[in-house]
Amino acid sequence: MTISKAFRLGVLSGVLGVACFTNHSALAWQGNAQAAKTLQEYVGQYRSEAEPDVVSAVNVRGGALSVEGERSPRLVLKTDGKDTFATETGATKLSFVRGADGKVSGVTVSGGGGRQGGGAGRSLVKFSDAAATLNHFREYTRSEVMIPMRDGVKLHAVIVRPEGSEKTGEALPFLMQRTPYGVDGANSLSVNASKPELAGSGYIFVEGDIRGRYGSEGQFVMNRAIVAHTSKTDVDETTDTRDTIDWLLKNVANNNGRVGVLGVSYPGFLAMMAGIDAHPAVKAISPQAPMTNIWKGDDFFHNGAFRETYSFDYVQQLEGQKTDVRVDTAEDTYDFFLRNVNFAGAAKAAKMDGLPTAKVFLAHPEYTKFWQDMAVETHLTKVEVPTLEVGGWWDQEDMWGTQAEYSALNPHDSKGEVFLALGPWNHGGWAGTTRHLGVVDFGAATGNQYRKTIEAPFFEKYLKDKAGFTLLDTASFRTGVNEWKYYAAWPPKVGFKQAKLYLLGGGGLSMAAPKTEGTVSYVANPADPIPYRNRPIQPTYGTGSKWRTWLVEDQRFVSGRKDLANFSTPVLDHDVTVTGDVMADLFASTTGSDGDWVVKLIDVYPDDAPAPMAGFQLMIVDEIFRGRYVKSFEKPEALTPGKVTEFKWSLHGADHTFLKGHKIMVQVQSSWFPLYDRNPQTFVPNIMTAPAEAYKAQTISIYGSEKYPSHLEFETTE
Ligand code: PG9
Repeated sequence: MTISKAFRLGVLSGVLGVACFTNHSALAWQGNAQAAKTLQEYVGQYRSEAEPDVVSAVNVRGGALSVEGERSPRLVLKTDGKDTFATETGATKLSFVRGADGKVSGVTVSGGGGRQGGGAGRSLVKFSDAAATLNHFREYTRSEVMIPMRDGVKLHAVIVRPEGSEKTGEALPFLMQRTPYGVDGANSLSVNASKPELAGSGYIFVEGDIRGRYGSEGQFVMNRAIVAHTSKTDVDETTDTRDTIDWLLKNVANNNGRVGVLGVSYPGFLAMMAGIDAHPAVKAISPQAPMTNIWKGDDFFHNGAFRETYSFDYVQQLEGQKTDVRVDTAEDTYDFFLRNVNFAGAAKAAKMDGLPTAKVFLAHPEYTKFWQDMAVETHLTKVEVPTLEVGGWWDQEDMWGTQAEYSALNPHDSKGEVFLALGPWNHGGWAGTTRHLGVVDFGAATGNQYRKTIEAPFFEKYLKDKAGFTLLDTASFRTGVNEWKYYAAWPPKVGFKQAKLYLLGGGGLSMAAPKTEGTVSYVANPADPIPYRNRPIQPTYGTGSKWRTWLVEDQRFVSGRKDLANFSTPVLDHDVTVTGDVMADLFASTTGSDGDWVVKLIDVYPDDAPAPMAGFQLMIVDEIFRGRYVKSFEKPEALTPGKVTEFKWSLHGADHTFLKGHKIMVQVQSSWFPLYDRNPQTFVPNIMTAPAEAYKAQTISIYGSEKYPSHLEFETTE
């Protein structure tokens, strides 16, 4: 996801979704013909039933009606008809609704925008008649700079700082984000809306274009690896970060000499770069969903299986030109990728096969030195600065990085300065209010809770010496019961024991190891691969795409297929908690010489659960493994047809309670298309160029016996 855009725009939500900023002096504007007394009947607090944590307050100030949210600016309203008011620009209209008693009971908002709560005709209910000040926006000023790097290349950055703070008041720390996604939208509104707590406290926000992107000079290199710094002109993201900080400290007035760096995804990777060979002024970093190892578990490959649609779209978005261009098409990408057989065919059809990273995909599908050099976790051999890692349970892009970086840093954390926050979020989802993901309701504004109680206090502590940061190590939002839990380490040990959930030959699941023979078989046909989400499948960020919530789609859309295996417990008569890193340990065979295994752990809701969750099948953890890499990621080998082989891989972290009355389900399948390219199921040297005739249907068997006890492993409560 283009997270820097979310940082600037995506959270300008409030319910109104108003994205235009009226500064406070505009409040003096009087366009309202109605007397203040009449206006009183509109005053109060409003919210939607779907997002009750996002409140809009309507007030009368200086004789004029105004509306504001915690993260949306205060806007003066003028009369636009009976019970209808419009903002100064006319872009947003509020039509108040009256109940049977004639009193104002709600409002319908049309126009505006914003990513959450935007769109036309949003209905809000009035839940309080009291006026409220929700808006604490502080005025910031914006300037642009070009910062020279050690090799003479100049990088573009936008500096947004509290008005007047360069001359008067306390010296302020920097809060920096570096990004490939462009920084032109950074301004007073964006910092106030995206980081209300931090903006209110006062920081010098710096947003920088990385080398070769948008306003910066030099050449862009995708996920630039850290190089040995043997000459003065050897550059990578660690040196660009250091050079940027050196310049900021010397050239930006009234700074307090401290720098915090944060970012989500690619900017999360860049935040981690600020903590490696760190500039002494870096006092805190927060890599959030950082891409860390793009071959093992983040964006481009997972355990060797190629993320075809994602890579195809993302590489064109970033490498086709200096600024982002989204791939979009009306065709179902399932059809497009099937028609083009393999990635080489698809890349050629789109004329993107000459782009640098596409060339690497085609030439290096295995875990070569190229990918190994990019792996960030191998550089995390000491804790240089206090680090807050943040990730979501349903991150559709960089699920691996957060926990991998935490695990690499944690053993070196002698001062207790490495922290982890895990919540019910998709990629970057903690920027919003986040009570919901798709149709799943977590019962509270988990994004707000995280930012107010963890993120803001973390930076306030390390950059301003303020009290209030109480996290000791890990904050984890346990889904199912929907409660925050606090642990001394991740995965937690105290109060937990190891558990195994066995896949049984008859399709059952049991905590007790099987004593009998048993297999479940299905035929997987590459001509009819299993879609990873409901079709039509739009390009990743294309028009109408459901990419951001595909991990929480109801799995019933595939569960009835014959080309997968379902295993289930009976209805649970007690709660079962699954915590920690969930491992799949599968004993399986194929009649082919290669194959993919996808394992999904699913919470099956009771049929009488309230809508929309009745019978819902919610994936809790899931992951793919490409069979050819069972012995080595560097040197793929053919599988022996018919031979039972043990495949063991992580399905990622979870902290979830399967409630009494639900069922636990495990699903095993052999394709997840077109997010993952098809495995031909016949060994070929390079799947990127596999010929059409190599794609063959094969019979897959999953074993659940005493000799071959396929199972999942995790921690459960004692
Ligand atoms: N997931 C995106 C990305 C990061 C790193 C490499 C490739 C893609 C992102 O959202 O920034």
